[in-house]
Amino acid sequence: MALRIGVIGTGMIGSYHVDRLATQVSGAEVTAVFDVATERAKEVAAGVGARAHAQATDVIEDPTVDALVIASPGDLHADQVLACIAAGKPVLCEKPLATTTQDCLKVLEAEVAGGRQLVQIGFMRRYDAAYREVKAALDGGRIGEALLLHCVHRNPATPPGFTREMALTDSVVHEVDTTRWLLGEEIVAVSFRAGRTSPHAANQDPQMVMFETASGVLVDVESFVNCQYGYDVRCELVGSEGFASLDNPSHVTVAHSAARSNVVPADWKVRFGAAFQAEFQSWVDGVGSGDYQGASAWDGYAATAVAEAGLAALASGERTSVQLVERPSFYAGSEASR
Ligand code: ISE
Repeated sequence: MALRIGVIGTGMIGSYHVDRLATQVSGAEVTAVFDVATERAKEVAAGVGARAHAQATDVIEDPTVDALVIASPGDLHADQVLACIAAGKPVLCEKPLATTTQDCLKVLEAEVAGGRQLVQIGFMRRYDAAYREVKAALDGGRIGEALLLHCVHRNPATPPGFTREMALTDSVVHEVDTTRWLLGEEIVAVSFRAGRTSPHAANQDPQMVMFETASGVLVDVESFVNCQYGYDVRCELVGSEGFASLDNPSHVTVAHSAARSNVVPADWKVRFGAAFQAEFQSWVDGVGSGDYQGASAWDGYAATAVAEAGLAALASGERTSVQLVERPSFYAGSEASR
């Protein structure tokens, strides 16, 4: 029988997930949705033969819903994830798990008390073929010991109201997770620098963020979210015996008029569409047996803790330590522990 999924939030990313779950993920169907924009929710529901509910909690409690996807605004995630745990239903929650570490900890507590993993966080880069190759190069010992990680995170433009703090909590948070996952260790401190700003940016942009990991790997992240020309995400992991460098995957180079060119993805859907597909298929396949391959609630908590330290570093201009509680043994299998 197909896994019956309820989706909370049918905005840009939520409706993208509904479409994928209904048409591209095998063994899944969408049976219920909710969004505060009720007309939009009804439209999305009608497109896949699902029911549009009046409240998020109605979706969670719906007996025709076995598992949930949460794609609502970040500040609603904690309560909605807690309601899923209380209902004993698996949930794939888009990042962030919660906007404060305090709320993340409530989720960890509830999940641990329930005794089984129900929560996965939507850090889709872990499913990207190129990022996996970088990790395999390190884990397979081919590049020696990790020393430095250089990251570039460029988006063409930001939506209205996007602040410089959001570049950290919404965009660089992906580098937080990829750093922890690639290196298998926690980030212990964050620093922030901003210099000259782009004439196309409403707020300070670009910004440079630096992480230090527990073993002393230095990570620099260029966050440039109004770069104009495309969606350009790259990284280079420098090891003691080599490096693994991830450029935009591009399959065709065109040579013409004494020049060679290839394509830069236009947006995150183009760049990470295959990663979302792998993420959702793996989640749907694993939910029944509790075999979760993706980021756990602990990873969601750690990402929010680094983002919090980053916001403090941005405000003070000082190197700021990341404060983490001791990791419950329940989360010992979490990727960052490897
Ligand atoms: C957005 O929320 C995402 O998750 C994208 O992956 C990221 O590249 C973008 O900067 C964020 O705003």
